[in-house]
Amino acid sequence: MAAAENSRIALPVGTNLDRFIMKNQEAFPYATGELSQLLRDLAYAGKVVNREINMAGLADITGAYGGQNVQGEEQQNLDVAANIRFSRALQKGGEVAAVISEEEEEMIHLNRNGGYVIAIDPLDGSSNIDVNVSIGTIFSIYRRKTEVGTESTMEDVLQPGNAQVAAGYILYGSSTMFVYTTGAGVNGFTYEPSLGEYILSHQDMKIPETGSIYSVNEGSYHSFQPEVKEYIEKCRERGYSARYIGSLVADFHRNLLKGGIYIYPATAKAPEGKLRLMYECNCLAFIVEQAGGKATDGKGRIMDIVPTELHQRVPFFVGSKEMVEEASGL
Ligand code: P6P
Repeated sequence: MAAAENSRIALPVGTNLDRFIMKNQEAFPYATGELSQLLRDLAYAGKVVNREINMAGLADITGAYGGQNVQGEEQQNLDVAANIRFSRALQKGGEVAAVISEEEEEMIHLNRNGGYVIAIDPLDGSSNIDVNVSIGTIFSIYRRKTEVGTESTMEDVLQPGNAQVAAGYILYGSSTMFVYTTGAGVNGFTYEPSLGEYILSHQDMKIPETGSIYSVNEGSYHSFQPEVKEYIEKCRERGYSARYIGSLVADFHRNLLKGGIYIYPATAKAPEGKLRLMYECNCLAFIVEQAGGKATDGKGRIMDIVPTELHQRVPFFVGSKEMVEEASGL
């Protein structure tokens, strides 16, 4: 984990994201402003995607794009649009040497002089777009390992989650939120469209130690491993609430606020799990740990997994510390 200053700059709720990033940059004596600019570039692209999502039904940009992504999943028009928006914003910003994206088979080289690499799922849960269910962007930021000025390599993009310098998500829901961490706590900003600003609304977010919400696709119950079935039986016996809307960012965000656990275990259809380590699990693992929660693959800490492939899938248990510990036996 990057040596993060643990000083939390306490700013009043209502502060905008730019000012918050700037004030927190001051807490990092060696910050050169590049990471701050990078976060601003991501937040800006999120505003553009938010506008396109809100217009989707009217502008006839919902529906399938007609192609498949590297996962063999049918791409939605907005998947492709979001991928373009984020790539362009990062290209223009100049801080990013390379990007790995759910929508791109190979790593994308952007700026040789960039000091950072990004792993991003530009629009997760996109199959929900047409039915107006919340969807999200998920991202991780790493410092590159190779020399600035040279072309980035796989060594730069295949780093374990514990090397992240920042991570976050944008939730396009009943309101749009930008939630991120740089290793000094988690803060949430609500987008105010009339101002075009993200406003600090959830300062120093903490997930409850335990909860009574469990999020899992019980349609795959029969192919779950015995220990997962056993935990789900316990949730049922205790009368927990089953909440699963098929959109990871929305399920994660609700559990972050209320306490709960999200599980995507190995199944018959997805023997390694469905979710991707680099641009889904590591990002949310960094956030949940900074909020006092836990994230495992059922055997060990998500952020300690040394990646071997760009689109590697892992089983995912994430949420309230006590619930994840019980569910994954750790
Ligand atoms: P299933 C969306 O495709 C996603 O990646 C997550 O957002 C969501 O939680 C999960 O997959 C849904 O998968 O197999 O339950 O439909």
